[in-house]
Amino acid sequence: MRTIQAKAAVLLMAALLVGGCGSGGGSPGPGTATTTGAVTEGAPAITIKDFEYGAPLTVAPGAVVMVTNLDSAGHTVTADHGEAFDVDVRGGGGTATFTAPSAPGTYPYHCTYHPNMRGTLSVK
Ligand SMILES: [Cu+2]
Repeated sequence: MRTIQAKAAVLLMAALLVGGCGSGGGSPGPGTATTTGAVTEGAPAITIKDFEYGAPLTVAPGAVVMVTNLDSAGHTVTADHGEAFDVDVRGGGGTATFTAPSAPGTYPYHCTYHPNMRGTLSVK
């Protein structure tokens, strides 16, 4: 008997909660969701370690990308084609930033000191 009453109480509570939420209503605020997303991915970053750029990075057009160099050697993040971006990052934990291209696309890049270092930046 007691369990049945408890279950009934839970169901009643659930019904009240659902009803309460429903009256809150209508628009779940798409603007809020968009803003939250932008903040979450607002700090794209490349971390260079052991002469590698790490996984390919996808950023929004014109995003500011933070580069951290954990190697003792200096590195650059230099676009293969044109002058889309080119930044020098000193070793020993040095940091630098660059602005991603505004045109969507895939931008392979390299290190001018170590041409075998290669990475890819995707803009979309
Ligand atoms: Cu390098």
